[in-house]
Formats: sequence, C-alpha cells, structure tokens
Amino acid sequence: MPIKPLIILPDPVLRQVSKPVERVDGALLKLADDMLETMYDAPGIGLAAIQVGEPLRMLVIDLAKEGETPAPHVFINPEVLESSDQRSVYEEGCLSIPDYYAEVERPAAVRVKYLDRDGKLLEMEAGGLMATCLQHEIDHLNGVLFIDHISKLKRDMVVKKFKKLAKDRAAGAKAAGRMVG
Ligand code: GNR
Ligand code: NI
Repeated sequence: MPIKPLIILPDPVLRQVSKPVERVDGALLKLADDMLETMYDAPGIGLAAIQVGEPLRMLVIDLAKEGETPAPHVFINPEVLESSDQRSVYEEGCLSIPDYYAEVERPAAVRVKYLDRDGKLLEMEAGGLMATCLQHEIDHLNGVLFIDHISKLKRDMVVKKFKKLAKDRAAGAKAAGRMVG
C-alpha cells in the first residue's frame, strides 16, 4: 500500500512526539518511499512520518515544481543546530489541515544535521522555502503544527471547524454503514 492515508486534525496522533530512528534499514527506506509517493500524490512539498501514523523522526521534502526534475530529500533524526536571527514570513499550509493557509514567521535560515538514506551524517544550510519547510516538518516530529504559530483566536476557529468536519464524517460513515448493513 504505497500511498498511505493522511492523519487529519484534530487526530491526537498529530500531537505525539516522534521517536528517534534507531536503524536505517530496508523497512525504514520503504516507509520513506511510501511517504514520498503519498506527498507527491497529495500533492505537497513535505511530509513527516507522523502524518501517515508512524511516530518516527523522519521527514521527506521535495521543492521541485511541476514539470521540473523531482528532487526528493529524506531527513532522518534531523536536528536544528543553528537558526538565523533574521526572520521570514511564508504562507503555510499542511496536508493534515487541508485547505487552510496562514502566514507564519520563522527564522529565515537554519543549519540542520540529519542522517540521509545511507545512514550517513550530513549537515545542510537552508534558506528560503527549504528553511521554512524543514522547520514546519521538524515541528511535526515534536507534535507541533503550524497553527500553533498563529493567533489563538485563529487557531481555535480552525480546530473548531476541523472538529465539526470529523464529527460530520463519522456521522456520514455511520449512515452509509446502516444503508449497506
Ligand atoms: O505541502 C506543504 N506546503 C507547505 C507550504 C508552506 C510551508 C510548509 C509547507 S509543508 C506542506 C506539507 C505538510 O503538511 N508537511 O508537513
Ligand atoms: Ni504539515
């Protein structure tokens, strides 16, 4: 099952703190490939393992635009080593909070260390969208969502809307079940 279902707000799974990866083995790389496929299908530019229900510190990013050569990146056990004092603002979205977008201010550049798919320890200095995306994804590993960086008023409105959507979906599924059953 290469394309995995996405975990959607307000599922408490999204608030779990993910565990460090202990071994970069075949099963982990299979998960990375499934995450990339799920991300491309959505489509999105990044995905953390917890968004497909796996509480592991791994994320994937591909910033290539449609029509460009794909540029998949896998980050295992990523850690921010340094953040710039300079900030930048991007309009962010999240595959776990579909169709909601808001501006978020974050450090404009970060230096991260991580393991790549060969289990090799690497460092990356990122700016622009890569810096924002890395921070958005690393937040997921810590159970943090981009709506945690907006005003409480806006956040409460979004959470309320998604709670209602989840409730309506559950009621709809139950009604459909009655019809076939
Ligand atoms: O697809 C995504 N787009 C995006 C845009 C701006 C800042 C962050 C992101 S990440 C998001 C996919 C996602 O939810 N990753 O966790
Ligand atoms: Ni996200």
